[in-house]
Amino acid sequence: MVDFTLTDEQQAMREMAHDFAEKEIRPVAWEYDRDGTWPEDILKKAWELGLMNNHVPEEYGGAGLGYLDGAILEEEIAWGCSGIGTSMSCNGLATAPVLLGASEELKKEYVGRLTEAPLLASFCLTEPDAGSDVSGMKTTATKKGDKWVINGSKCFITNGEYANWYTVFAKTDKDAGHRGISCFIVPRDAGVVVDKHEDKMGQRASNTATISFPEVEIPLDHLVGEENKGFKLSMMTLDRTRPGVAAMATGVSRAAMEMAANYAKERVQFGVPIAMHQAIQFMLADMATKVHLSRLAYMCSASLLDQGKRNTLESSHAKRFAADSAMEVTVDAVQVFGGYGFIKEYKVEKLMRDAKILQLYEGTAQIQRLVIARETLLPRQ
Ligand code: COS
Repeated sequence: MVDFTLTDEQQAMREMAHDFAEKEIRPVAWEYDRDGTWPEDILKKAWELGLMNNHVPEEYGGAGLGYLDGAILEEEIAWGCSGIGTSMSCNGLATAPVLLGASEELKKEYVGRLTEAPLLASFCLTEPDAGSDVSGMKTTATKKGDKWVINGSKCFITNGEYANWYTVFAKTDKDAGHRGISCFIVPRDAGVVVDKHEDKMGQRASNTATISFPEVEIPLDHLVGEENKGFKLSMMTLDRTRPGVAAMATGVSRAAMEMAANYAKERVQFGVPIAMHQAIQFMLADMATKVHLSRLAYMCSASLLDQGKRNTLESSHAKRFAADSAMEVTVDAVQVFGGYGFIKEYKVEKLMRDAKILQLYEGTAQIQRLVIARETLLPRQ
């Protein structure tokens, strides 16, 4: 039987996250967006409340929440601000390959750091010449004596300027395509260099940086999983984190829908609130449907993970639909506001700028379609 009723614990967690989004995030979100302020104060409060690293198993100091639990929290936080939400959830992305493949010692040392203190970790996959085409990466890891030496540059790295350690994917066999990629943990103090802070269109309170590894030496045991098996680890990671991005997209859509509905009830044209005009009602109806279906899609893909099942197809369905919907809903929300929607004072324009990255990071809308097409044409047995 399919049951979408939240448990009492899930409802309580959702209320707590909503309260945090309403009282701690929203009051500063538009100011932090304008100035590109790093939300350190909010991250610390979130960490203290257990709103960060909640996916980490109890043996490494986390709450050991399930994927569905985590996604429900991500929707609420993104309703407050998806930029701050992206910074809050990035530890989940960086630790996913570690929890999947690393030795017990590495998990205790590095995942443990994040639960012992409000520290951050970053996930380094993308490179200037290797975005959608992961196998095209040029960063290398070479064994020299009792060290791995990492050389290369990674871009669009969330929390890159502030991370304590990095999950880094690098070529260990340059001629083997996707079968020549390995995954490593690189501590910041091993010599990681922050090259560039990005000035972004949206989600401006999240930090995005270009990071380089100039002959950075790390111990041999900092390899995560098996040598040359990193590509699969990166794909399995994205299967686990894309439902969370879909949940964030749902939060952004919901925020935009609420703003548009409230405005439509107040704004009078032709003698009645514009909410009385069917043209506006149909836009609001489409927004509501998109919010509803985005939520069902992320819940389904996260629930499969909680059941230990592969969710590649459902994860791409959710990420693709919820992100495209967030873009459409926020554009329409600005439309409901008319000319005022274009003015920053009315706040709704931030959501439209924030939504764009949801169609780009953790796999573009086109990559999601590619995965969906492959899984549909050649279904797994
Ligand atoms: N889980 C487990 N294994 C997977 C997998 C998954 N979800 N997806 C692919 N694999 C495996 C395949 O089974 C194949 O295994 P073999 O080596 O045994 O043959 C291998 O990985 C290669 O798969 P594939 O041939 O599909 O690789 P492609 O190079 O064609 O790449 C896409 C596939 C395009 C889907 C992948 O590169 C991708 O997701 N790109 C987007 C990356 C991204 O999201 N970047 C954002 C950065 S994070 S902010």
